[in-house]
Amino acid sequence: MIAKSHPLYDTAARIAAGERLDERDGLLLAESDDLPLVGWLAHTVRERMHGDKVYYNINRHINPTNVCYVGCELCAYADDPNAPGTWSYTPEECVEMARRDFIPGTSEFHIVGGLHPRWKFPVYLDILRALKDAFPEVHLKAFTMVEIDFLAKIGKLSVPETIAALRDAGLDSCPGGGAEIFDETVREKIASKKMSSARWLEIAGLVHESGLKSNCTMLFGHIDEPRHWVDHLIRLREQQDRSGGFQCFIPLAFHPEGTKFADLPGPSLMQKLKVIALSRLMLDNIPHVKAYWVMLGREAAQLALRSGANDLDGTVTDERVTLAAGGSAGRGMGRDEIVAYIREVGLRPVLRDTLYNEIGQSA
Ligand code: V47
Repeated sequence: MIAKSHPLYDTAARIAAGERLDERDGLLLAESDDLPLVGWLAHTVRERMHGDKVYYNINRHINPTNVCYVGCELCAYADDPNAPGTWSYTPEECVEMARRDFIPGTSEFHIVGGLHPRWKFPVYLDILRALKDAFPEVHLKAFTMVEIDFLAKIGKLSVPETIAALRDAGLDSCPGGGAEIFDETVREKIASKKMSSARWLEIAGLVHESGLKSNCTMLFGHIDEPRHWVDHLIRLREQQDRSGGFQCFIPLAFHPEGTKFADLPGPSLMQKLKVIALSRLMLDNIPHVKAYWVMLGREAAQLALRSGANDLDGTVTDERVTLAAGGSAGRGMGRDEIVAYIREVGLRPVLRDTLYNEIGQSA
């Protein structure tokens, strides 16, 4: 029972009735200091949608290059192809890497990288083709909306033509990166040269129109405030009302090391769990919320599973975006480890593929 005098009393009643929350509800939740209540409310919604299931997959990240001419303030990737520590793999090297530590049962390659100043469009097509030829059974979740926009420009094609060419080469769906935070004043400071928020959403709409699914993200825990989270989630919810292809929302916890914001501490545990819960409560039309353990950290991600999240991402072999910014998850998690980790919080591990088809219960 929630006391009538509690600031979240009316919002909690709307959640219990399954009603859509508005901006005011979002702000009350985002600014509430009653995290246990906010987390529990989100957990009731995730139980209504997914029972006690926690989805995970066996996946590998492939970052063909960490050279990126954009130079976003939030990112620790390099903008100079000759800088120490940069890499730019050929399609054959991508295949070789994927083969080297291939885990049986791998169902997804998550492929993202920088916007390389010298690579031409066919390089990206060749990477997809080479991986698809070598691993026909593995789903290729590749290229964010930012990359698709860039590929259309360098390929001198429209966005729908670009998506069609990528699909022909083996693209199966798109990851959700590059959304950062939609509020224009904050975006200007953390990703001043990146595509606009409106363009990110527009390209997501075109991806969905083409019949492909995609994910969506929000980068939090830098110079953002709770009101920016609410604004971001509502813009995603509106896009989903229009185009319907987002499968999963992934809140990305900011890692400051090596970025222009290296002096910031990164998000607190309270912020991490609040954002997970808030997203489950606001995004009534996006089926899954992912506790991306690589960025949240293992402890926070485990708690997030009881605060609204129903997905963990996966084994995540060879993650490099967070690694570059001070994260320690590059070595991934084993399947048995994931299963035990989910069971420890009293939930049920369910192995899935990228499109959320269930493959099995546990290891
Ligand atoms: O696009 C960049 C973000 C994203 C930092 O779709 C940073 O299933 C934290 O989008 N600290 C890449 N974040 C990761 C991503 C993702 C991850 C897992 C699953 C899925 C999915 C998508 O990471 C980038 C950017 O938004 N990022 N730098 C940083 N310093």
